[in-house]
Amino acid sequence: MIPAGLQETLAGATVLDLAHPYRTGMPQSPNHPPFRMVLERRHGDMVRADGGSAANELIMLGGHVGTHVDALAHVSHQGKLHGGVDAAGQQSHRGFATLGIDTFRPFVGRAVHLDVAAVHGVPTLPAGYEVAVADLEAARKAAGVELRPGEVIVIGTGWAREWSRHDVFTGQTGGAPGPGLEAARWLADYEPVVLGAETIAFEQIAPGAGHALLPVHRLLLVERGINIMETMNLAPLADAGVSEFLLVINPLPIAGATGAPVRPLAITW
Ligand code: UVW
Repeated sequence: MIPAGLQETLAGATVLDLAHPYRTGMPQSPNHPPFRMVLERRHGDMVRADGGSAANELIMLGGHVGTHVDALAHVSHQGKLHGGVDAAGQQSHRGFATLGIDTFRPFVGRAVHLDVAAVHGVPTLPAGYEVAVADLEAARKAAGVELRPGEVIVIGTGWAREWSRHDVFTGQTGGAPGPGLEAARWLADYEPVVLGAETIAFEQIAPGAGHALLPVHRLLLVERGINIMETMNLAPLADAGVSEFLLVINPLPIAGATGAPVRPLAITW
């Protein structure tokens, strides 16, 4: 049953797409296999008796390319996954027997956008900028929102605006803005189910460091059991000044995978 008034409420809503489109050649971490698509069957390759024809493609990609969700199985520390599970005992060439992205429960609920770039009065934070607790608290106060357990927090750095400058976006030489360990702990203490951001890795990446060390991944995925959503396009939220919204997160349920593409949708009024 659809609750009374819901259809009217949704009719007045705006839906914002927080994903980047998938395109061959898009920016990605060198840690992962790239996205590739080829049109494998073209119109006219096979024409049916009634004149109809169909085109279709072959798609290949790593599970951590483009806008995606990291499963808890993505990172281990000293051989252990979240909950002390022995990583080696769970993995095979078919993926993970536990904590894969197929175990992620699709999320429909409240989310908060902490726009740190707006706090600094800039469209995009500098490469390598470490988002601190004070930044997050200032963004929360500016938005006038509470952070509550079981919800989602996304951190606005403006980095999605660099998407078309591939070398800059990946941050492998210049770095990328993101939370340091202290800020990540502050966020995790609110017990969100997912933390999201615009950069390829939910981390502060110092110039020249690349994706060699990912301490925030260890904290969130291994120690706290909080999924990460990366390479989001938060520009639509920033442009519209949205801080609180209804969010839908539904990554592809690829059995045993350590991550999967997602098209997060923000619903605002
Ligand atoms: C990177 O690509 C470094 O991020 P993740 O592996 O977390 O998806």
